[in-house]
Amino acid sequence: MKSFIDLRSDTVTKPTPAMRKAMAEAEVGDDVYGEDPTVNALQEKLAKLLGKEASIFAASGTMANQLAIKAHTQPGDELIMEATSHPYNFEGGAIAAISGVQVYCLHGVRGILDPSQIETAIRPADHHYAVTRLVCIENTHNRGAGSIYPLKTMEEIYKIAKARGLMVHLDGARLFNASVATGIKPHEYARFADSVSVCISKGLGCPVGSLVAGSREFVDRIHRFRKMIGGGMRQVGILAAAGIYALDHHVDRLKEDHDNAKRLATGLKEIRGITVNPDHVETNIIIFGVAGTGMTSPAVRDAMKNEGVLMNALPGNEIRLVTHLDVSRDDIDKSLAAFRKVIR
Ligand code: TLP
Repeated sequence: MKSFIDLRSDTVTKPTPAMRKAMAEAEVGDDVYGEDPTVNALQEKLAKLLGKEASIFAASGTMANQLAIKAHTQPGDELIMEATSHPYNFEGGAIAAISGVQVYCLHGVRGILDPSQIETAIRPADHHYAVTRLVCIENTHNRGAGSIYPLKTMEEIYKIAKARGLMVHLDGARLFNASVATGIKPHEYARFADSVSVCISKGLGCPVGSLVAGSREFVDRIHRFRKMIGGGMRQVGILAAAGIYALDHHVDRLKEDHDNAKRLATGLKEIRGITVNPDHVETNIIIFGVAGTGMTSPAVRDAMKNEGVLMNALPGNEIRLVTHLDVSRDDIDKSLAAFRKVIR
């Protein structure tokens, strides 16, 4: 099989030999009975890292977010979130289908909301309106090109939410990227959210898995919903072992991915017709425009595939590139050479 440099997503990483060894050697049990020691160890480890009482394993980031939204709301409630956020745009309409909740969308700057926007979006207590129940934020923000929520902004949003009796859910699929980039510990971010979802199958390099953390009572409620949607799994310690390995070995190295993304963006900026601001590349995602090249984004994607580099074309003649564990600095330079060849 032809080997590609795969910049479509950090979800494409394959488990390393050492991770596979940890998986193969994992002690397992039936997690539906709560008897898988490796799952229990991962759940405790993540809860501790996030300063929460408990956490629970889920099959995917989508499942983790949707379980959290379900556990925080009642049908007919309203939740406030940024218009380009993942749970609203890329989870198959699950907020409506699973929770029966409507979304009040706000437009942020690269995905980041200003706290004053939240304040004005909260509905008054009047029977004409839905009940505003939940605020969801995303750190780092995927469609915001891996942008980082400033801690102070998160704190202000949390204070507003608490003053108005709302819950806050943080989609922290890439929270460890934010943490490595800023030096702010995951638990410091998590302080300003009632629940946090984290993916181990993105930059951390696991084949499968996410977790949701929060209070013990919240996690107990999620347990029931997870069962309802068929997410109760059995000897899942094989997957949890990868998570423990990743938390021990793959967090600090995220800096390499961030450095590679910056290098890639800086190189792209030199190519005529590409619109990108390397200063906006805060973590491992780059989103750039190709309108000025005279090519469409699908045309660039297809031509780059012929050169052995994979990427996702976005609407509006934009392209997304994501750096990760399986992309080296040399791959970045090869990709830049291919871009220079394709875009003349
Ligand atoms: N994002 C995927 C795609 O779905 C777009 C990607 O390639 O980036 N929250 C955030 C912020 C995410 O970026 C993703 C996945 C999820 C949740 C959902 O995770 P999965 O794919 O495990 O359901």
